[in-house]
Amino acid sequence: MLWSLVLIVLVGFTGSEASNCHENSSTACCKVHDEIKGEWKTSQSSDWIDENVTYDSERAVDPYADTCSHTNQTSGNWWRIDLLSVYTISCVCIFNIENHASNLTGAQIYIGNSREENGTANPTCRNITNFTIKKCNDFRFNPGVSGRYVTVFLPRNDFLILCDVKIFGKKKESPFQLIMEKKTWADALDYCRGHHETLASIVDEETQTWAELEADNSSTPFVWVGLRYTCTLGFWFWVEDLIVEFTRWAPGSKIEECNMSGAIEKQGNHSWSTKCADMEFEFICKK
Ligand SMILES: [Ca+2]
Repeated sequence: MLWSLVLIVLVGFTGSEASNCHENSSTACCKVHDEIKGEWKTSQSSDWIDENVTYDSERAVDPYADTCSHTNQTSGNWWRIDLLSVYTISCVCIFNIENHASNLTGAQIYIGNSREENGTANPTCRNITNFTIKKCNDFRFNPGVSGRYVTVFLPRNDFLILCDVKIFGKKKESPFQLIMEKKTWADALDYCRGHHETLASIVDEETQTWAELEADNSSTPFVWVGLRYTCTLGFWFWVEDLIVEFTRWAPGSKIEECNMSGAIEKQGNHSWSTKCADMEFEFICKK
């Protein structure tokens, strides 16, 4: 009895690798109720096409364990999922069927909010050292890792194959809210101060990500945030009295003139632009 308890404790704390969580069981790692489901977008470095079947990135997250995403053969292949929100991710489970190149030993998992270098600019969360075919390989993160993107990267010259990827974690609450009313920057600031806290400050990759998610839903090409230029003192600042350290200016879009405020683009990389404060855009409040 004592030995079986010790065994359970040991199994529970190994922190990896192969378990049967794929088979719908609830393991210490993969609590079914924490599985991230819903809308997401997947992408990968290339799609393998064979006999009119396109082995696209979505096949790694479809309901079928024997359908796989599959890239062409090259070095530096990647697969990425955009969870379309920010989560605290506690576990990633990867299941692969037996195939000519389905052993992921040597691959890396990245989690974070950066899209740079296809997600590999995020901190490395795990080097996959002992991948087991036909088992769910659990990669646990304790404490959980915050991020919108999960990337699997394979440095060696090979195909990248993923048959079933499950991600577990909890959705974080957005600190921001898009207000879909067109206002000048000053009126937007008044509105946020009256109804919420103030206009949103973007101070790091995560707050930039939250602002991007709100801007996606706007109907104006730019949205105001709490970024203001003081021509008296000659610098940009956040209306929450924060200095501007993290920046995401579009090239050539930082203009230092009077009556200018900062807005982020709805499209593209959601870069920042200088806009005349009298223009009317929708805006993002800090809740
Ligand atoms: Ca699949």
